Amino acid sequence: MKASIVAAAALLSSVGAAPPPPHPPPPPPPVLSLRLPTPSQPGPLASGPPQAESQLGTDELADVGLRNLRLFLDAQRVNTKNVGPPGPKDAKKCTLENAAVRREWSALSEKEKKEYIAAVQCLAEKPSKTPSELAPGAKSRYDDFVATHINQTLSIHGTGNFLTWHRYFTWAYEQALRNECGYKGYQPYYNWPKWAEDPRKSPLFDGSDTSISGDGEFIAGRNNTCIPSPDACGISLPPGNGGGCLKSGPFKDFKVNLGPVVPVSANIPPNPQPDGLGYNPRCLSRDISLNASQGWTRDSSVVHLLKENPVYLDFATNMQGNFPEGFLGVHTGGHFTIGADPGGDLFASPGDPAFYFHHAMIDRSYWTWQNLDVENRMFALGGTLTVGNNPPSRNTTLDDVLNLGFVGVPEVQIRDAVDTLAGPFCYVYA
Ligand SMILES: *[C@@H]1O[C@H](CO)[C@@H](O)[C@H](O)[C@H]1NC(C)=O
Ligand SMILES: *[C@@H]1O[C@H](CO)[C@@H](O)[C@H](O)[C@H]1NC(C)=O
Ligand SMILES: *[C@@H]1O[C@H](CO)[C@@H](O)[C@H](O)[C@H]1NC(C)=O
Ligand SMILES: *[C@@H]1O[C@H](CO)[C@@H](O)[C@H](O)[C@H]1NC(C)=O
Ligand SMILES: [Cu+2]
Repeated sequence: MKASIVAAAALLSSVGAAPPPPHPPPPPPPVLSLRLPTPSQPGPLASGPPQAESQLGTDELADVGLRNLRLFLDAQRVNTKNVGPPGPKDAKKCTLENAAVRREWSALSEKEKKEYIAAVQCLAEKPSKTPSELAPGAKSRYDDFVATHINQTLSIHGTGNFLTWHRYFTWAYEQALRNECGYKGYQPYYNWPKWAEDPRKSPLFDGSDTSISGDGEFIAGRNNTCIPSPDACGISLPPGNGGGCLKSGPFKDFKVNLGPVVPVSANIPPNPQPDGLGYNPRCLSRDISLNASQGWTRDSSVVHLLKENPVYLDFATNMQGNFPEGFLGVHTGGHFTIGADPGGDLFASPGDPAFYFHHAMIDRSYWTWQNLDVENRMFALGGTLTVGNNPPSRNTTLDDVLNLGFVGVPEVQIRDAVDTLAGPFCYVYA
């Protein structure tokens, strides 16, 4: 485990980073044209009425992608028309018409928000399925997800399975909320660019009883966080507005049981086990960072990611960041928008329910990127089995499996997790 922690430290900083030497800020993202990209198959819808001025480029690309996907599926349907009459199997087939729609938190009604929150709290009350000798800190069904993520952290980040693994993980969580806690909706996402100027003003983090709680208590006198590490301060994030236990809202008394493994806040009690799987009950803390949200998750950053990375490996790598070059990326930027404990801990971050909103947005970005060129990107893959290919390992393949441990869903191959309308899935994003 020592080696793992060293490897993790290379990904993220640890506590007590000294104030960094001045570092030049990253170049501003290039100014992007607001014109629609050319869809891979231009159709009548592609030249619709002009969009409202205020629409985010990120959402416009998601819409273009969905239209592309529709055209692609229509073309497929035409091509397979003479195969035979529709059989009983086709009745259950997932289509755009019967697919679940994952929505932004702000689009849910007050009642729907409260039902979601209640389901998460229910999951945290249900007994865990993880054997206690494997993870004594996994006390609840909610913790089964955290324990699985901690256990596999070094083979699911900076690797070829990053996007599909987290897609499957987020889906399994949504299914647990539905099947084990009676939730009727789907996993909402948090649209980073919509709230990048101040996430505390978003309905997700405003601290009200229809939010998932907001910021933590403000703790003064904290150091900057260096990423990837204090010795290699590629990115220096100043402390945010919180840092301590949540101040209000439904998750104020939520317990974090697992981790930390690589904490970014000082004064977090260490886990009794070096692997972070021991029992370490403590409050949920956050440190909402405008520096992270404004610097890395604005509309221009997301649009740039989606439009300028046609190669899978570039897309996945730029999404996750290039720390030595001072590029945090939307994935890490989004994690540090939430920050603190466990939000800023690469291993234990699913211990904050905000994780699933962030990762639904990661997944929506992947889905959008795929839909912008369905034919070439649906099965696209890149990356290897090891974090940043260090140490060198073979390329990830579509035959490799995604295993979610005691989360308790079947293993699937990556090839069955690339299409949100196939394999175990049947959903799209609004
Ligand atoms: C900040 O960094 C300094 C220098 O490394 C260290 O002595 C101090 O303990 C740190 N403070 C906190 C709150 O982590
Ligand atoms: C961690 O992973 C190992 C190997 O993949 C597995 O045998 C073990 O059951 C996992 N532990 C937990 C707590 O999921
Ligand atoms: C974030 O903080 C760094 C210093 O740590 C600064 O250089 C950068 O300009 C800040 N970015 C934003 C968007 O505030
Ligand atoms: C691994 O993938 C890279 C591109 O991502 C490719 O250039 C290389 O040839 C692949 N290696 C093998 C052994 O297939
Ligand atoms: Cu992760």
